[in-house]
Amino acid sequence: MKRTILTLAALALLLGGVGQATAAPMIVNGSFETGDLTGWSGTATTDGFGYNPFGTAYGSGMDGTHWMWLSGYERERTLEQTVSGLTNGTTYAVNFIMASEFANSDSLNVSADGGTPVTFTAPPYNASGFNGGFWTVWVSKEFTFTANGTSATLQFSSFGLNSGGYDVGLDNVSIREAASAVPEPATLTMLGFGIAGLAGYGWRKRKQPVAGV
Ligand SMILES: [Ca+2]
Repeated sequence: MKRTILTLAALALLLGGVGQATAAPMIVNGSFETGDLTGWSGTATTDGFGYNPFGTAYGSGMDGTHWMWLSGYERERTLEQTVSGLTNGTTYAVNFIMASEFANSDSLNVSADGGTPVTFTAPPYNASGFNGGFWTVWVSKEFTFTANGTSATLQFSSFGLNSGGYDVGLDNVSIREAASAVPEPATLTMLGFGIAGLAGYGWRKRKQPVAGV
């Protein structure tokens, strides 16, 4: 019985370790599918220059039916979300897709905790695309940062300075560790063998004659 308890304790430790390693930070409402700014803050609002649930009335290729529309020349808008569950010193990748409204759209600055922003620009619209070609060319982007603590505030900002005056779309924002800390398949396989071995050991122990114990 004592050995069984020890075996169970070892299993609990193993499984607990796996649980910790796979706990991942996440972006709330990263695809804006709530149709509003749930999970986000900043100066972006639901007016015509911050967030507009165009859905698929314009463009195609976005994730789902809602996406963020940050203004171009009209005014600067920011969109922020604080992500928790980070590991200090670990590098994370923030993935998103973006699109241009028209020929000369605004760009997006992306930063973490007020650090130096990285500027992202989407390619121009596709004139022959859906409904006049607005918002039809969605491209994947990646912003990386190293956590300085267990949480970080991510900010997406349009400049409001583009003389062309057209807007930028944002959708499908997610976060993951840039350098994978998720157990690799080989590690999981080895862990599986370990658990199977422990289970088999317990089974063999039970099958042994009780005489002499
Ligand atoms: Ca979406």
